[in-house]
Amino acid sequence: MKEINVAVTGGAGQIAYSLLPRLVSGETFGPDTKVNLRLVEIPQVVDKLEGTIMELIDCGFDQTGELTATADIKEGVKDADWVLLVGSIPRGIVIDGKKIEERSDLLKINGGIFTDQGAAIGELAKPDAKVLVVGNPANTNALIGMNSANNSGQQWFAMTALDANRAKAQLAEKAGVEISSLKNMIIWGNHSPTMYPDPYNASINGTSAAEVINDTKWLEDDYLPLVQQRGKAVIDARGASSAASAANAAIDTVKAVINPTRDGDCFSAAVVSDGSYGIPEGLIFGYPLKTTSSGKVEIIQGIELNEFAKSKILITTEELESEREAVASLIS
Ligand code: NAX
Repeated sequence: MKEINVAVTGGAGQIAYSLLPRLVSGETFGPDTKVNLRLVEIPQVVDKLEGTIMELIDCGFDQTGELTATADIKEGVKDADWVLLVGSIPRGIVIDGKKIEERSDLLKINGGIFTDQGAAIGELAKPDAKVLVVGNPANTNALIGMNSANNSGQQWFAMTALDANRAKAQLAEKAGVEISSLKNMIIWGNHSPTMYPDPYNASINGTSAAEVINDTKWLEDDYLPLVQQRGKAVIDARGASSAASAANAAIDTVKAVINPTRDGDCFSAAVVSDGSYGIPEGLIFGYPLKTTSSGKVEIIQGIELNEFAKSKILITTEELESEREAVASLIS
């Protein structure tokens, strides 16, 4: 059996609890790949990971390799093929007597963490490692981490697949079709309420979803906020944030990166902008992506954007630029 090393930060958190069994079950990396899992946590909770490891052992999957827990990011990411950066400091936490509510404060606090984690990944993970940032603010955390890693052979992603799955589900429900008939669901921009889930380029059985639904008012006034605010709606209903669906989206992203994309489809994740679609270079931006048969992940070009799309993409771009500005001191 082939063996790979996968590191996951935030290993004792809610998302990790749904994510970890699926990483070592054969589902994500295939039945012929043994997965050595390194769980990384902050020192205060690292002991709890022993319980998680006991449960993973008790799942009894053939594909489960060595399971380790550490509070040392360097140990966690050494020789990693994949790094899933799930851990981050949540909004509302009290640090030095101050409640962290402002996005700019959150950006700076997490920025410090991602500087160290990025440096460790750049130095110690495999030269072609893939890194998926889930912890919020995901795009800008990825920007900081990637710059700090400074390793051009590695590839960084920020997760927008949960937004894409939510966006598909709402379109399928409105159109009264199976979710499997939806393709080309693109989330443009930031994983935040400014994201643009694109109903015009999404397709239902090959026809534009916007055309099939034929209700511009719903699409532009109701659909966007439904998708953009879905995370908050789940928190309000469940009393806790989306964990199972977030874990599922992380698995979807890993599978999308390691398997060729079917013709006529794409997957959504944020990657570093090369200027495609007029987005400033260097931002970590949600794009339509495809994995080629040789395993390269590329931004799909030539997608048409109407005036509505352009206006929404401008808003999310400006937000990402202001986030970059807020953490300028952390980016070399
Ligand atoms: P939890 O608070 O349950 O778990 C986070 C874990 O990360 C904690 O156990 C904490 O100790 C750990 N952690 C914090 N700093 C760390 C560090 N420096 N190194 C290692 N571990 C560290 O949150 P959970 O519900 O699991 O969510 C995790 C992150 O995902 C949050 O930032 C959340 O906002 C984000 N989300 C991102 C989504 C996306 O689509 N990109 C959707 C779901 C989720 O909201």
